[in-house]
Amino acid sequence: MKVLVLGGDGFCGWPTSLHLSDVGHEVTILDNLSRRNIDVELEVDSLTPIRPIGERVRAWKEVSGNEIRFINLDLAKEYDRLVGVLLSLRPDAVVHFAEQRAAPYSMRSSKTKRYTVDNNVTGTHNLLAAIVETGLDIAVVHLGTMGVYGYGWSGSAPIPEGYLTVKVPTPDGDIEREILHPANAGSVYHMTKTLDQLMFKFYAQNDGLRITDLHQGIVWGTQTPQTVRDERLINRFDYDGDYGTVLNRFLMQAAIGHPLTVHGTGGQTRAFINIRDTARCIEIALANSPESGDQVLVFNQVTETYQVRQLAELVSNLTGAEIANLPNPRREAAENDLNVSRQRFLALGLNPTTLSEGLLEEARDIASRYRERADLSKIIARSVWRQGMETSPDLMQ
Ligand code: NAD
Ligand code: USQ
Repeated sequence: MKVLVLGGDGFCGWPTSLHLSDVGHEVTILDNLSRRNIDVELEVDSLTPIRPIGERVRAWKEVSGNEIRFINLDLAKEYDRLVGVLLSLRPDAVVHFAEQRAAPYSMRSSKTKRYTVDNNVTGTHNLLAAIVETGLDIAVVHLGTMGVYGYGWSGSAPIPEGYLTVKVPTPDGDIEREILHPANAGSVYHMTKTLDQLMFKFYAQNDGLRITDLHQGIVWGTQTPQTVRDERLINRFDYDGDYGTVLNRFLMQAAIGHPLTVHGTGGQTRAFINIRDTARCIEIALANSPESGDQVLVFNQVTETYQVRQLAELVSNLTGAEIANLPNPRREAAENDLNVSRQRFLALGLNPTTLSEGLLEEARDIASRYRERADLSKIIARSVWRQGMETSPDLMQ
């Protein structure tokens, strides 16, 4: 297949692009490198020394013999160029990773709230409008998030894959309807993903676009079988308070001797997936896209659920790291259950990578190798959900 990967320079997009290229797809990456610019704005850098995108794709050509093209384009701002790219490339599929993805960054200030909404909502809408304008038959695979469902909304009932069957009372008796699971966003970032869902529903219904929305959990790990093939292919590793996600942060903190930064009691239960499975899930989704006229196909892209404190204990038992219970900068339930349906990927052959000591150690080793690159003043999460919320001082100088 000819696959256009929007956001293919990012944490999930880069290893996925390599994986798709490795299994024989013809890959083009489209990215405006905004994530690298946000690092400059936040004065932080990936723990791993990621190379410029030009060097990355040259290294991949050397290592694999496969070409990956790169197009620098802003999905949210360069609509006409986007239409031109689709018309000249005529991709069979577009994989859409190109959004501002950090919940804390989206809550930092009114500027970052507005940027996140403008970038994510307009970017997604531009893609859908451009596909309709070109008249091309392109399957869309979008990276959504488990956070669209919220936590605890439907009690102990398992979170379905996208749709909920409800009974509506009418004067003539109850009728059954299948509706999108109610949206229950926990941050401005998560809110943009709930808006994406509505746009997908409309364009699938009105224009017959073929859309798969992957509600992905928190991704952990760094390297994949492709990124380890050459130092220049190394994936990014975010550890800072805005972009670092919980398990990778704990592994990095353990590697540098920093206490593990549990927000509150650590009773928050979240869904997880290893980066290797992200790439495999996209491959599976591409091979199983819906037909025109079908409703949006939703997969819950998660393999396991854990409480934050369970992860801290796991990492602490493995490494001897201390656990610190810090004031939570977010407004979120202190404790929640999470029961997620995830049959679709399993039925299509996903063999999940579960959290194992070996993989945890591999990720910790990478963090350990690049520990000198860590800026200790960037570890504590300081973007608060409401002005005036308490945050922790630095725990290490
Ligand atoms: P990332 O920030 O590392 O990558 C996103 C990429 O998109 C970056 O390279 C960025 O430069 C690019 N981009 C952003 N806006 C763009 C625009 N307007 N035009 C062109 N390029 C643009 O994020 P990631 O962790 O790789 O996440 C990718 C997707 O997966 C996101 O949509 C995110 O919501 C979703 N997701 C991520 C996780 C996770 O744990 N990382 C979990 C669930 C879902
Ligand atoms: N947390 C800590 N300590 C930390 C960091 C986080 O206790 O040092 C807690 C947070 O308070 C939260 C949980 O861990 O309760 C998860 O936080 P996170 O930053 O790991 O993940 P989140 O903000 O949910 O966002 C990440 C990605 C996002 C994706 C989402 C999937 O950045 O792009 O959409 O995971 S999900 O959570 O399933 O919605």
